[in-house]
Amino acid sequence: MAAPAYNEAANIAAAVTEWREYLAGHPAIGAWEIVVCNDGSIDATGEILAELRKSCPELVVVDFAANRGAGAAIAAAIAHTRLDWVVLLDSDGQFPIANLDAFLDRVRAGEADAFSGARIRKADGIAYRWGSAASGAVSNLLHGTRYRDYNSIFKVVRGPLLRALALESGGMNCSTEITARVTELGRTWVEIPIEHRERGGGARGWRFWRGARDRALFVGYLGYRRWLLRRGVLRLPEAPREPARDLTERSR
Ligand SMILES: Nc1nc2c(ncn2[C@@H]2O[C@H](COP(=O)(O)OP(=O)(O)O)[C@@H](O)[C@H]2O)c(=O)[nH]1
Ligand SMILES: [Mg+2]
Repeated sequence: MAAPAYNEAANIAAAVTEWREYLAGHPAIGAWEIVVCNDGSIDATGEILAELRKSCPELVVVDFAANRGAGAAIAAAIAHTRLDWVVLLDSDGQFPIANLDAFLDRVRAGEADAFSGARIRKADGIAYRWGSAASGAVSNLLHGTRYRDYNSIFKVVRGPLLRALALESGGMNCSTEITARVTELGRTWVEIPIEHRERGGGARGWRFWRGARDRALFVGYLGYRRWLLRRGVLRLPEAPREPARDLTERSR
């Protein structure tokens, strides 16, 4: 499990507690770990995480000395995961961990290497929903896909595959980037409907117009990248091939 956290003092204790109770209590889940990257928070997020660690050795905290953005934070959290499957989500309480119920059987059945949670009813304002829908539509067009929710961070991905992605996005485009990079490698996401809630507390840390501009620039980059890949100016990295293994088994 990997999550970024920036100034989430209002939510982080409830989120980590919800996750650990779910993971520890679920009969179908064996070994688990929770990796949170504290992205240079200037509130009490770091202290709360340090306190939670005392009673939860499965919690791994990656600390950034200064804020580097959600993309850097999620990449660092992913790099510190060790298990065969990784669940991605935010630490603001918008993604109930019980969403995983619908994934587990399909993960265990080996249906795919990558599963993505589609937010059927997004608990965000209309402008955010519209921005996400527009960029999702363009991303789908670029990649010849028809995903319902291109920009969802709630994902369940094979660890070696996820850890092999060279992620570059700095700001809030990391979920779009992960969807696109796995697609580039020829893998298909299995989308599963999920519930999306209001933020527990605190506020979204990015401004709408700046976010919209960065999102448009990023999708433009995805299109350019796609074009360069087709022409062989860029080449794809090797996708890891690994034998199907159980959800509960450690990778080393
Ligand atoms: N806004 C923001 N969120 C960050 C940053 N670094 C990590 N995050 C985390 O990224 C996740 C998504 O952020 P949020 O502001 O809720 O954006 P949303 O995707 O629009 O809901 C949360 O778990 C944040 O704590 C950052 O620099 N800015
Ligand atoms: Mg959020």
